[in-house]
Amino acid sequence: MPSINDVTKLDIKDNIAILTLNSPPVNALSSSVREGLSLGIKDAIQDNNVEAIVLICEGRTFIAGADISEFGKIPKGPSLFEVQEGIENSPKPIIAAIHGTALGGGLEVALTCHYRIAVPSAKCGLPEVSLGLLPGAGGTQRLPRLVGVEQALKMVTTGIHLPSDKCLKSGLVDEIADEGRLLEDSVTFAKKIISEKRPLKKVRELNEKVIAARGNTDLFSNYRKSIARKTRGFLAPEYNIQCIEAAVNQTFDEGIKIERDLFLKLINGNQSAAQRYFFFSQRQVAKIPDVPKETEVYSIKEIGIIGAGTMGGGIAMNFANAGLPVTLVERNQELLDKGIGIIRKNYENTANKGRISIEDVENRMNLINGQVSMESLSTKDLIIEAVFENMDLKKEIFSQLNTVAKEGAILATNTSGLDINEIASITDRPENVIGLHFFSPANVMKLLEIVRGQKTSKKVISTSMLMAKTIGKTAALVGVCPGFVGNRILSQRQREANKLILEGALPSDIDNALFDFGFPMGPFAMSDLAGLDIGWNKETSRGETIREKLCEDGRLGQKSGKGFYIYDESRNKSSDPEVEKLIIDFSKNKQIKRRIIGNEEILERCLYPMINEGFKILEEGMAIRASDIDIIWINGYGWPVYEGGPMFYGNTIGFEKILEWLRKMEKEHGSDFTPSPYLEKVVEEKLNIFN
Ligand code: 3H9
Repeated sequence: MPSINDVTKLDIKDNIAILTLNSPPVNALSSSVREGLSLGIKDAIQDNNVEAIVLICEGRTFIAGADISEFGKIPKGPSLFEVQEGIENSPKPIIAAIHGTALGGGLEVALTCHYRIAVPSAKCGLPEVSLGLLPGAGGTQRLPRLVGVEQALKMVTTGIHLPSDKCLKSGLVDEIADEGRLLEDSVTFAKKIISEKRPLKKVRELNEKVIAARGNTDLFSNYRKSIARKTRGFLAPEYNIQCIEAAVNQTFDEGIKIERDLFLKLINGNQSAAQRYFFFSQRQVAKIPDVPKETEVYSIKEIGIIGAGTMGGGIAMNFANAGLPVTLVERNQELLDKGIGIIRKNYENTANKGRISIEDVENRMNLINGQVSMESLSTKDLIIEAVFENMDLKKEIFSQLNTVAKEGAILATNTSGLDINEIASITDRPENVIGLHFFSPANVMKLLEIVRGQKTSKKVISTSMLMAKTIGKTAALVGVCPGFVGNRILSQRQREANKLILEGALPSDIDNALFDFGFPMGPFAMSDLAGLDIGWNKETSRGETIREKLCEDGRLGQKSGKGFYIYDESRNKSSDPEVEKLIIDFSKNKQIKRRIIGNEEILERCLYPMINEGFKILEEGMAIRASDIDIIWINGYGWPVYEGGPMFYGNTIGFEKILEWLRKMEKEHGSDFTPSPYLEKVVEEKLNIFN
């Protein structure tokens, strides 16, 4: 079979040219793929025997987009536009044969083909928005011409992957092939096109669906309103909408110009750089240098969970959602019934919102089996302890597990900060003990910190990483230290926020600054949501912090209708003059002179110490890489993805500037600001922490 280059080959059978791409892992449009496509199309057009061309891919997918790793580098070979022009202007029909996913630039190539055929399992989408981009190869102009404006708006602003049947219905593909027979069915389809003398359908010339929306300004303003909350702070969704507006109101060529301009603005901007970094980091975090992916794993078929409280219940739901049976153990029947009742209510709420069916509720509930004896855990492959944070209690449970659990069972604790080595030491199998730190609400939050104890075996680590994937979590492997990675960094922000309200800011000043930065909520609103009494003890409370005072006054947060804020029945918050007076009096008693504190200072004070802590964590080897810290903060704490996480953000600001700030603050305010020696080294030696 004649090769065009190392990733493309051209084969001619019965007057049909088959141009095959094979560039693992996802046939991204690298320079060699573009070159192969360009040459292959030219050769096929020049060959007099060829009447139609089928473009098909080997491996797991059709073209999954531009090669993101090439962004920012000097382009080589033919541009994507040249390739597309060659396809669209071909005098012979070109058919894109789609399996796997036709995404981004991949779908944009398919949109310049004259026809598209896909297998039932295929999906098509323009997910550029997730990379802080818009489809920059004509996608925003061609897609609405095929699927209509509303569907196109949805696709470009959410990045959804549309399944084959919906692609057919919306006009995005012309024909469905039988699963596993894509090549044969594409050739048959190509022959049909030739015999029926079907025209060369150029999507750019189809105007009916875009003209239908012309003058309908409500369509766009309503759409903007409908996504405003979800897309707050992001540039790309708005730019995508502007491109679709251009498709409706301008000519194709004018629309392409607008698409190009806005694409260049996005690709050269910080948000897209952060989101592209996130894309690769999200994949990198799964790679553990000393635990390669071939490492042996335990088979996890049955799970045991100890504690049917909020955490235990949420964790159980994760496994039931993935179809795995869970035994949930509580101290007594009453607590067990309560916990299981809450799980059912959660599922029913989800069903009421139409996200799952009533049948799903029952199927999942049937997978959760409540028990009141530890012996019921004797056959489980993975046992997760999720009782409250008390070392003695955890040790007691692990000592029982040591007797009860079968050989080879993984014994996990959901502690959010206790010493896992100490917990493991109570067993005679510390190599099987690991931390699985789920985040609340455990059935919703994407993040899982997997905490590696001193003696945790590689087999237990690789099993835990695989298990995380099975239940749809993004797992980050971290080491044992107080608060692990996420909460350890959080405590820096909390400390500074608490200090700032005594120095002159109000809780709403801090929360607004961080909300405007892009967090879903600030630290005080978050504390109110979690409950101010977490870790508070009435007996030992001496009114020494604002938080203690609030708890002593019965202001426990949202659950009691007031905390740092006051809440109405719908849980809308407003500032409370009583709290402001309490804070001002507190400053006075402590002889702290209050002053005006601006947003910039709030951000520096809250965020820079977090970055400094990140360096300490890296220095101690508690996180594998800087990007893992960012993954933890984006997935677990709502750091805006378009700011890339604390370490990426620190780099954007400049580590040198942050070091300077820390040194100045250390001189004026002491050791809370002592710079990490690793940060100093990185600045002095100009090291790149992202390699
Ligand atoms: C675009 O097209 C712009 C155009 O509009 C305009 C141009 C002018 N490039 O996710 P996986 C790597 S923007 C480079 O684990 P899966 C990935 O890093 C692009 N590399 O597999 C990983 O590497 P490693 C629009 C890429 O089966 C490996 O492939 N397209 C790209 O779970 C396997 O990936 C997108 O945004 C890429 N485009 O999922 C689609 N894609 O093994 C992005 C993947 O070293 N890709 N890699 O860690 C995806 O959504 C998923 O990868 C996909 C497969 C669904 C395709």
